[in-house]
Amino acid sequence: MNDLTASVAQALDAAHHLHPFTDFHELNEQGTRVITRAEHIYIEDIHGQRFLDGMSGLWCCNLGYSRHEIVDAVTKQLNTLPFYNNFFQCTHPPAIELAAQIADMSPPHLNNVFFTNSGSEGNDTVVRMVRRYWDLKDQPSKRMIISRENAYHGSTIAGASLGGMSGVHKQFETLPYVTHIAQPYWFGDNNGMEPEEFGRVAAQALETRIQELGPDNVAAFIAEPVQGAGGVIIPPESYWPEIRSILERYDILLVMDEVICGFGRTGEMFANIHYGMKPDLVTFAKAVTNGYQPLGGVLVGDRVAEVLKSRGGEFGHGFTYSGHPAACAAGLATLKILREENIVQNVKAVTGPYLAKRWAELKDHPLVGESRTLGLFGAIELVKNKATRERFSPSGYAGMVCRQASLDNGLVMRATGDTMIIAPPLIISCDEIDILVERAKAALDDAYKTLTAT
Ligand code: PXG
Repeated sequence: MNDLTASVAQALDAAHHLHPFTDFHELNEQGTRVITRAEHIYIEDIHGQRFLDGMSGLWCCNLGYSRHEIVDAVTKQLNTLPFYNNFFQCTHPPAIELAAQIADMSPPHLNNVFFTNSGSEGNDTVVRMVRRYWDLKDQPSKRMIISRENAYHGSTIAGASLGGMSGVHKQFETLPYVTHIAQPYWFGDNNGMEPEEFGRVAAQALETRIQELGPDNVAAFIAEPVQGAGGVIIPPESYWPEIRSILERYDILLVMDEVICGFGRTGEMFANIHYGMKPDLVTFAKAVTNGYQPLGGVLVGDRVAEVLKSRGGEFGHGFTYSGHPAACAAGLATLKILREENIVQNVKAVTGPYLAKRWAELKDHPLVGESRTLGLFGAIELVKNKATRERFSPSGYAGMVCRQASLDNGLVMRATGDTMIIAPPLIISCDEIDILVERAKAALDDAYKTLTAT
């Protein structure tokens, strides 16, 4: 395949390959970018052009692209036991060990793991577990799940219903027992409030919705600790503590979707630790295998696990590849590197603070209305007028221009509307953060020229 010329590859792709979250017609007019190889924190396309990957693949290759330990572990597993299932009273060493290790590295009340192949399937599993829990507790009226606008929880019917992307909801019938409240997006929605006050007000929307629905009808609240795909929305520090006390007051389960945040992105192994939360269920995926194998799952807190285990009856849910041995082997090798190389501690003590310092410089650029980071998450808000925060029109145009300028400067930086986001591999060094920030600055300069030329 690597021997194909770019034009043949693009023509074949256009003829046969339907891409995720893509306007097929538009893509085929523009042509695709064919990525052929990757190394460390760089990807390379079919023309040999190299890009610093500021998005870790798709928020997953946190250890970069050259971890041969993971490849070797997968190869060894495929040569030993390439597949067996975990149904019918069977299990196998990689699934046993990975479940135990994930439980061991998570907060003390999270001791059980249900494996899936993806974050979407993880959130489907959450929906099933939440319902089963309240049924077994003889509180079957607790059925509603509260989520948030602009959340991303995946693309299965349950995942996309839980997600709060209005454009997506228009394309199918969402689950009737999911409802959404506003997101804690201070830059976009603050109405003149300071972050602390805004965070509390945003959290109180949860209490209002619980009261509208009646607490006896509410099963769970699901949220990403930091919204990733929605635009790296880092809530004010007041938000999560307020959410915690509301949920405790009304006896409602907390599901934290850590598909992006988990395994070190925020500088803690899980973001619920950073925010001092005690979730009942935690969805994970992506970085658990460094993206080298598809694997996701749900970490189940003792409160839920004890009910599911002790009250009996089959939990009628699971996938052929739940706990696939090769994927679990990739997970074990990934966690070993995280531990042995102190990756997460380094994000917290060294690279996270360094990114915070360098990324804050972008705030001085005439296009930037806000810059923010947490751990190795970063975002900037593109504006036409810094003082009034007026955006360029049409909405999303400035983001597209800046995204292209970024690629032209050798950096993969994502645009979510007019918010530019990065989530570089956790192994990035301070010198490499300098390169990333210099390329982001060059992209902003180029975008500024384009946006102000007319
Ligand atoms: N939850 C969260 C928080 C996610 O970010 C999923 C669930 C679903 O995981 P799977 O493995 O089923 O894709 C995700 C996935 C983007 C983008 O544009 C983000 C994701 C997927 C695709 C695109 O940032 N996140």
